[in-house]
Amino acid sequence: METILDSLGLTGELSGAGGGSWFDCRGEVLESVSPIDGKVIGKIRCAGRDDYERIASQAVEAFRVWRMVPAPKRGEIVRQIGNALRTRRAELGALVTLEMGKIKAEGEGEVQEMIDISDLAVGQSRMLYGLTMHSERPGHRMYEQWHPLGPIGVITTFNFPVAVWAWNAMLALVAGDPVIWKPSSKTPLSAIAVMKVAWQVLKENDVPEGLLGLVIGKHDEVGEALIRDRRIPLVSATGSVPMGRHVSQVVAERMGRTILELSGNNAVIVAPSADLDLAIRAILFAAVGTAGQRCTTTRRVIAHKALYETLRERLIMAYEQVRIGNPLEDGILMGPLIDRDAVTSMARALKEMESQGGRVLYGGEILTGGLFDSGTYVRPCICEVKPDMPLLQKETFAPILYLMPYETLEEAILYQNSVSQGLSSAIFTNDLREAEMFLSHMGSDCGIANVNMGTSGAEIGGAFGGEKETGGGREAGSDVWKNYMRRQTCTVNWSTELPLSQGIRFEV
Ligand code: UN1
Repeated sequence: METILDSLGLTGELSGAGGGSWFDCRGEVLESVSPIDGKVIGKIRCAGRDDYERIASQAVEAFRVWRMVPAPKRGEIVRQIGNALRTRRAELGALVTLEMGKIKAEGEGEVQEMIDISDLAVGQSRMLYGLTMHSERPGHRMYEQWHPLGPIGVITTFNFPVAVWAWNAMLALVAGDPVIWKPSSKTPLSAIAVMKVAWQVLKENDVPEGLLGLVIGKHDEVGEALIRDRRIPLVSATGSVPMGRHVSQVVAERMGRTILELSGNNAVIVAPSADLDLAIRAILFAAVGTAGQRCTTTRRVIAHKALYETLRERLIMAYEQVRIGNPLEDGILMGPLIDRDAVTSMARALKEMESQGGRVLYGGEILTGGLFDSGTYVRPCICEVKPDMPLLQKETFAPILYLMPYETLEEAILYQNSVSQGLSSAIFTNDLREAEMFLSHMGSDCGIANVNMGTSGAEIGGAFGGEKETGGGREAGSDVWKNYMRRQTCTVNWSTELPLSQGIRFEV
């Protein structure tokens, strides 16, 4: 543990704010606690409103310079950031594991996700394409172009302490925008470590301070200052629905833009022709991976009645094989939940589930003894439920999987779409008609719809996000870069006449 912290320079009291070098913050001391054993692994002096103010003005200044750097040159700097992350992949991954509790492979996978989005952004920096249109007026040229937008605010949560920042930041950088990052107070060290790596690259390239800013602090102090700040034209926020609702209202009030990635409540449909071996492996990873704390975690399995019982038994057998323990150790598949509060919410959800007529088929216990005495380890849980139970509307950020049978595909799709969230979805079927119906406009209503694979583990190349209460935002690949730029439609008259559009004549 000490080696990880030492190698990343995370010892002593750390500053919670800066824009290229660290500020002398005066806020409260925040302790970073490892969910692995409940020990304090770092102390951070939080940022206050003054620090936010300083970062925001730095970002505004940095924007003036950065927007004039040609986009491919901005991409070159992002390439260097990606490479710097490559060389620190193992340490950063281990830090994510230490601070958040996901297993080592997933911690490193998260750093890989940062590297992947950097690579995508480098290429994108030469492809910030606009369209040309044929003007209806003779001797006129019409086209659109994309300009940098301004400083972007990025609010992230504990479950992906670094990758989600990178999805936003790497695209924002090539788009010409500075980024102010408010990470989760549960995972401040991971944010500090990533900033150090990125700042080093910026320093080597003589980029002004403030291009990548960090503010760690209380929501009502720095979070509110960020979302209310009219100098920040776009706020990208990941977290709960109430948080997202608040952010969107505040930002909309000042006519700013948001990208929201809020809660998920993802289902897998297992159809009669499904390859059960595939389905079970996929469900296991998507439901138990990251200890059930991904937005894309599978929370519900809707299985056809013909194979329901077999699937249920085989899933229980698979769950029995899951090795739970210290996520830094090889061979462990599930580490702790983020904190004891998360364990309490899980226990509460299970009670509620039972009171609404469901039952636990496997797991759900809070584990004790040795390392488990930290109170953060649970056995992943499989429950049998009825499709109309109110509890199924809720996303509990824990490894609870709800199973239910169905008879017709229409009914399964209805169950799957009947929740207020719309992030990710999947079907296991070898029947082309079923797969296509699931992907059609009468099928899944989610932002992500997969066939013969699980709901989690999206690649950065696609646009990531979901519908309904998930917030409608999209991050990462496809044409998401457009969110970080402003579109300008330009018409140039190269003729000696002044024809008006729509054939209007206006002459004296
Ligand atoms: C999240 O949980 O907020 O699809 C993001 C996945 C990851 C990202 C999840 N690539 O599981």
